[in-house]
Amino acid sequence: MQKEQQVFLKEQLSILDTNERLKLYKRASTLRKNQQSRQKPRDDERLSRGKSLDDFVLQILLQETGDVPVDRTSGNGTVIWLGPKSCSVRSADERVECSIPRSIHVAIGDRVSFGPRGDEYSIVAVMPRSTVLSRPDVDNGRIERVIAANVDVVVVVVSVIAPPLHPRLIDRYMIAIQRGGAKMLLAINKVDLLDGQTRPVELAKLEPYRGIVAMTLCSTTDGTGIDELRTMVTGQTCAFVGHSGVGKSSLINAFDPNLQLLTRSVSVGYGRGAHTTTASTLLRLADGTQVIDTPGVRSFGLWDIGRSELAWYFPEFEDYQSDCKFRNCTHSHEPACGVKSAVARGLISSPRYEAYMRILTLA
Ligand SMILES: Nc1nc2c(ncn2[C@@H]2O[C@H](COP(=O)(O)OP(=O)(O)OP(=O)(O)O)[C@@H](O)[C@H]2O)c(=O)[nH]1
Ligand SMILES: [Mg+2]
Ligand SMILES: [Zn+2]
Repeated sequence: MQKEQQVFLKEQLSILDTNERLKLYKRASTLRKNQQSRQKPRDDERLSRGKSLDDFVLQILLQETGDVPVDRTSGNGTVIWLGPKSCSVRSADERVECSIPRSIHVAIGDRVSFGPRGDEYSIVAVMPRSTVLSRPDVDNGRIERVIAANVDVVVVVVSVIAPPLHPRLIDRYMIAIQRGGAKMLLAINKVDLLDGQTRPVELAKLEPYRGIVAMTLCSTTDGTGIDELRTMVTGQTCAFVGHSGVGKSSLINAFDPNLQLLTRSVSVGYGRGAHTTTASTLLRLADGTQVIDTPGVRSFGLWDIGRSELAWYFPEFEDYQSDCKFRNCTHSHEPACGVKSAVARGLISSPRYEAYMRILTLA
């Protein structure tokens, strides 16, 4: 008898009273006699050797509980699907559904350990994260919410025309991504919707980001830039983020014809997305590239950012900060500010400086 079977037998016997236990052994004895009488004499000798009465008790118990004792062990893995109270963990190529205790904050991409709890699995611990993309909790701004963990690249997806391009969201993502340690890639999707008139207007909005952020123009409709984007993320773990309806799921689908993430058209009147993706998912493509699809955001707040720290996340300020008279200059009200004079000379883009000032007053 195997060890787990012995444990199971012992457990089952412990819940029976003496009388029930005696009856069970009597039935086991009868079962043994019946089985032996059906066997040929030579078989009889071989089969009954090493088969004790306990083996027959076990046989009855297994038949009656209708269940083979399962060896439920603990394990480690990566969170590949995240719902409100539970998640799926990929562990040695198996998918394990786990509940999430209220005391633990789990993010997509997290490396976790899990263990049995009752007749299900539960997350036990989250390993330290190599990178994070965080924002304040929507209901309680003092709580940090990790949107994705352990990603190499965050692909910020924006679209032109429908939904229209909102550069201010790019500024905020840029800060949060640099802070969390991942690289950023800006994907400007739906460029097929641009015509001779709208093209220069929309592309001018992206001018301040040239040379600061890696960016690519793309379209899932006509295939523009898809190969380029695919090459930029190959072999890495990346998360697609942005407003609803900009085409995050469509871009991921364009990477691999086997993927069938749900997509839905934006409303005609407002050009707003329909919040089609409702839970984050991590997919592994054939070449090992890992892609996270996330639900569209309405807004993106900044998590716990200090006033003096903010300028670090505007890389184009760096060359001019040494011209500031005061070492702790916040580039707002101070005289003799190198950053402000660079803005005045057109060396730093005004919309970017205005974005900095807006965020600084909130910090
Ligand atoms: N014209 C055009 N439409 C596109 C393009 N890419 C996606 N779409 C359409 O835009 C709509 C929204 O696309 P989704 O992929 O569902 O957008 P999403 O960003 O995943 O949205 P959420 O899941 O709600 O956050 C769908 O109707 C797509 O077919 C594109 O390059 N050009
Ligand atoms: Mg989606
Ligand atoms: Zn300054």
